[in-house]
Amino acid sequence: MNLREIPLKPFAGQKPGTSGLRKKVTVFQQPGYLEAFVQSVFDTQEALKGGLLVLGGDGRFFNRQAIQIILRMAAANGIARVLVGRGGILSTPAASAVIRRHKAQGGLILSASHNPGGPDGDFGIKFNIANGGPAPEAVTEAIYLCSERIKRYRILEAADLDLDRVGEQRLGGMTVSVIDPVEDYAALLQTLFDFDAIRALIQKPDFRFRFDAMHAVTGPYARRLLIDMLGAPQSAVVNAEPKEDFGGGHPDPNPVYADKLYKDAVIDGQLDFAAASDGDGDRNMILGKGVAVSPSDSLAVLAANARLAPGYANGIAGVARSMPTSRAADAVAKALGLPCFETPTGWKFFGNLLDAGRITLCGEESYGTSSDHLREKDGLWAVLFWLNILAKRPGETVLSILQDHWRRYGRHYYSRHDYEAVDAVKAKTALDTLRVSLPTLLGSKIGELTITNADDFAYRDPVDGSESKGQGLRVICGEQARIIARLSGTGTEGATIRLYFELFEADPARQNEDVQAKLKPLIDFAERQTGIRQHTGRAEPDVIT
Ligand code: VG1
Ligand code: CO
Repeated sequence: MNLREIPLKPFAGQKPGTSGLRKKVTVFQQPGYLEAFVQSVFDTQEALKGGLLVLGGDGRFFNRQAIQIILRMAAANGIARVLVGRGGILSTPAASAVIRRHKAQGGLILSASHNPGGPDGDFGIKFNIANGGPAPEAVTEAIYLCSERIKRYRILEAADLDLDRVGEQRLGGMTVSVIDPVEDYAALLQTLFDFDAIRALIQKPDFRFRFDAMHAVTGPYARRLLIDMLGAPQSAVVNAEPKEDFGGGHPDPNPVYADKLYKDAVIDGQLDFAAASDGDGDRNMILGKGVAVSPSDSLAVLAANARLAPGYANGIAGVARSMPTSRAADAVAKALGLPCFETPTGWKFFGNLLDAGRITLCGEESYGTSSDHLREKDGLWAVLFWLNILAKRPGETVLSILQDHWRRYGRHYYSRHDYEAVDAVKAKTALDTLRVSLPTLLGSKIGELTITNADDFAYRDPVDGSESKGQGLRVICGEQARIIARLSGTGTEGATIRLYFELFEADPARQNEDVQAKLKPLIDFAERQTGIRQHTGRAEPDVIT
């Protein structure tokens, strides 16, 4: 086997976004493109030399080829051992669990998450550090700088390995261990939840339950946990066969893309509990009969009910949420006397707080929730947590649990409006229009509400002091309301504008109103202040969650 050094010219724009480097598959298929990024990881992450690397992805188109390339590069770059999921599969939370359990020096996760796959779809790659979490900005910046100067990559000339057989193989001086992608993860979740209580709930004949894996990576994980370990009927897990193109779908668990599940549970009331996950298994959508749980509310409910799950029976240390996520979790933290942190969008910002033991639970409005059991958001974890709560609150429903929660803590009405694939210059113009008006907004009114603060969110990490600026425009009306505007950092086409709306309602008599109607004054204000329709030519958002 020959070790080769292949000369390379840097590719522009290999800068990781909110969650890794995401581009069209066709971009990744350019000779040397994947290699340039991976070599930049190996060149900057010294600890990987002679160390252990975890490797796997969500099974999308180009996953298998990418894994074979990365294995040959790892062997040529002196990595001692690689743990790779069978078939090249590892969900994002499972990869985090494997990194932690096996004390790896890092991991490469191949996924573009909720973005569509297939030859014309998206691909992505993300480096996770030894704590199992996404690399912090200092690390991604170093990788990016390296990619801008890279001159060669190293690769071993060798045949493809058989990744469909669990066991050890040699590749040059490196050991490749193909592992069961579910085992470590399932074992970890078993330590956190009351499996006996959940089993009893799921097996009740009148409990109608469905999990939609959206033809993405969670299928095998859901089958093992929900069917094999918890006794759910086969029919309870649907779209469980991972497909390279997600069956042509958009593996994003929200009412728009998981529309069948949403209709059956929320509109037709045919299910008591329904959930879905995304391309790489780190997101979750929770639905009940006649109700969709807002992800921000979900975080708050989990925090308020944490003691019902064995893994959190002693209470939680604190909570954190991304800035655009509603302040529902803050209300719970306040009532429980717990610290509550507000971080920029993206899971990487929770890592330090989790490592320092300052928080136990964290979440984002984008259907992401998780805890200190690993360092990624975790779709099935949230599903099991909700099932655990339902099992321990007999006679209650998802809706009654939510309504009870709102009565106690007040309701934070919440919605996000996405304008997708807008021309990048036009999107920037819309945000800049709001940005320049921010200083003039202080003290002015939105209906009855008074604007108390208007700024561009900047974050100082309370653990290591690192600073992140420009994290989203905020218009705040005290504790009553907020409007947030920011550009997505995960898209691959043009720019996506996200507008977020939050309105607090303490009065239980007004907690069951139509969300969009309730938020209308905030929505109108944001559309006016950004001039979004004139600038982008769009009459309405593409996706409302
Ligand atoms: C989006 C979400 C963010 C999430 C990120 C990765 O980022 O808003 O909350 O952490 O996706 O999720 P952006 O920059 O497009 O708003 V996933 O499931 O892609 O790993
Ligand atoms: Co994801």
